[in-house]
Amino acid sequence: MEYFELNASMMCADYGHLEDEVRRLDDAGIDSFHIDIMDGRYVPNFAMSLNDMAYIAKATKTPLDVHLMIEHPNTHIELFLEKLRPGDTVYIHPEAEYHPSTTLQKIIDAKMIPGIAINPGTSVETVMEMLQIVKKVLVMSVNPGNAGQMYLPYVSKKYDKILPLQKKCGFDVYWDGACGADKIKEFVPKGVKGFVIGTTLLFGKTDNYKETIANIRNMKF
Ligand code: S6P
Ligand code: MG
Repeated sequence: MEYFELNASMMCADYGHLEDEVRRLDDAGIDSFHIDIMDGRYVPNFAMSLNDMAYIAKATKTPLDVHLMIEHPNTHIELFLEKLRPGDTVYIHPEAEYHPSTTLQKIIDAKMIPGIAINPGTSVETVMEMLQIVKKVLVMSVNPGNAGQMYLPYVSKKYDKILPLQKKCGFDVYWDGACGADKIKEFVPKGVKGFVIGTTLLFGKTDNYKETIANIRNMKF
């Protein structure tokens, strides 16, 4: 079985003990910290801030994947890029930008990994050109804006379309939203490279992240 990544959705973490959360997730072997940035316009919520992101970037050497759910990210992208480290990932939503490939180029020039996030209602066909540019595609299984939502089953058809394009175009596919063990079991063999885990699988259950991550890794496929 291919190695699959587990990315902790930090908007679900305990902010009263953020440094401790980061350390314990690192000790548990998390592959990256997923940072949900929302502007209250592109999505109907506010989540993590630039400062939260910068704090976590200083608290760990583990990669960050920054999911920008903001309108016109090109306007503010430098603010984020200057606080990240080479090798961190930045996802934009193509619908939120007039010229998404210009924004993606800024991410590449800053030596970060460029990614796009695809909403449940966005079809693969509309992002086909960008699939040649990006290294990661974050397929949303819920509408962006909140943790703890229900999985939207019609998204599974999108995987059938996008997974066969991975090798040809040179990107990896990641899962974001309502990710349970059943989804990891089903979609790792199909070729999904990593999963953002939030309230469904990681947070608000037990404090023992080590055990939770070990249980996922020890699942039989
Ligand atoms: C949603 C956001 C996600 C969530 C994550 C939470 O707008 O992009 O990253 O934080 O999906 O996980 P769960 O299991 O609560 O849906
Ligand atoms: Mg996200």
